[in-house]
Amino acid sequence: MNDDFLRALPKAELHLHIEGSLEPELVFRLAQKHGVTLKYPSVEALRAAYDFSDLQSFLDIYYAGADVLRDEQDFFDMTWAYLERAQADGVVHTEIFFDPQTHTARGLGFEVFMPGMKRALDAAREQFGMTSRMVMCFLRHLSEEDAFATLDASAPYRDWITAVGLDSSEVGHPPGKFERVFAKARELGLLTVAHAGEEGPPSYVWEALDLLKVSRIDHGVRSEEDPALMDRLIAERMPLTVCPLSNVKLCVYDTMAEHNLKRMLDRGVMVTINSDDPAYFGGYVLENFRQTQAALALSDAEMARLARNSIDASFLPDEEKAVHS
Ligand code: ES4
Ligand code: ZN
Repeated sequence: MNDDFLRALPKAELHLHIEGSLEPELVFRLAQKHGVTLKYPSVEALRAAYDFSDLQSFLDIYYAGADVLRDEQDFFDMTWAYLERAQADGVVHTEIFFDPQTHTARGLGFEVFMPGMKRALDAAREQFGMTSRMVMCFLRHLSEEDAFATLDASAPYRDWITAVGLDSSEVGHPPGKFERVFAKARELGLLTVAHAGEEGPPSYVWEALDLLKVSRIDHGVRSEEDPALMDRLIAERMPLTVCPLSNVKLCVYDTMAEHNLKRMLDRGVMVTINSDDPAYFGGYVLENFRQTQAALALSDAEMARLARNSIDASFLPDEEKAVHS
């Protein structure tokens, strides 16, 4: 049946915050392990709080959830749980975002979270043949100085990091705020991506392209409001890592049927489908494929195109992209 078809499509996940894969059950287990008291009495009560009105209302709960991550094994357990789910969904390659400042602000160093995540990614390569990359995101609500300090602190793990990204509260924190940090990252040989045009205006997408020199735009759905920007994205084959369930949960669209993914695909934009923060938004990548296809009446050929786009837009070398055909 069709579900088997969607599952079997080789997919790359390009927009996945690993801290957003932390399921309520694991939050509770880790809280118990470390003697942390949670604001919610049960797994069910925590899950019931996942009723968001916008990006900020989600981020407040997301940062609180990440507070239970305290040792290397916690980061392994979280990452491994995600990789098992991704493998079950037909993900053959994943590029995971992580937020160092969420952890360094709590006194955890890179030597705690980096080896935990890396050990899981290596095990997925061994056991599933799944390839991966790590993308270090700066929290844009914090200062340029804090981002520079984070880039410096990552130096011992530079070989494990493929790109830098930009996430957290978008409006009021345009990409240009981090122009110098991203320039330094590029000098160090890192690629760049940025969240833009999720809640922020098209001008933020322009800034991500022109000032941060990104290889992909994360979200980018508001680009549609600017015809000249649309023309540029199409001409440059600039990938957008779209997250349909996220957009509905955070009220960027009221319903999935209103999502602009099909219109952008029809225009020739290089769109991909991703899960963003699957523990919070109601589904992993296959569920995003399913619900998008159903709501927008996409053909199987269009779903295959979306999956193919994700491989092509990945940071894999061309030889490895060709293997996933
Ligand atoms: C995020 Cl959906 C989204 N947007 C911006 N920053 C984020 N961090 C985690 N999920
Ligand atoms: Zn995101």
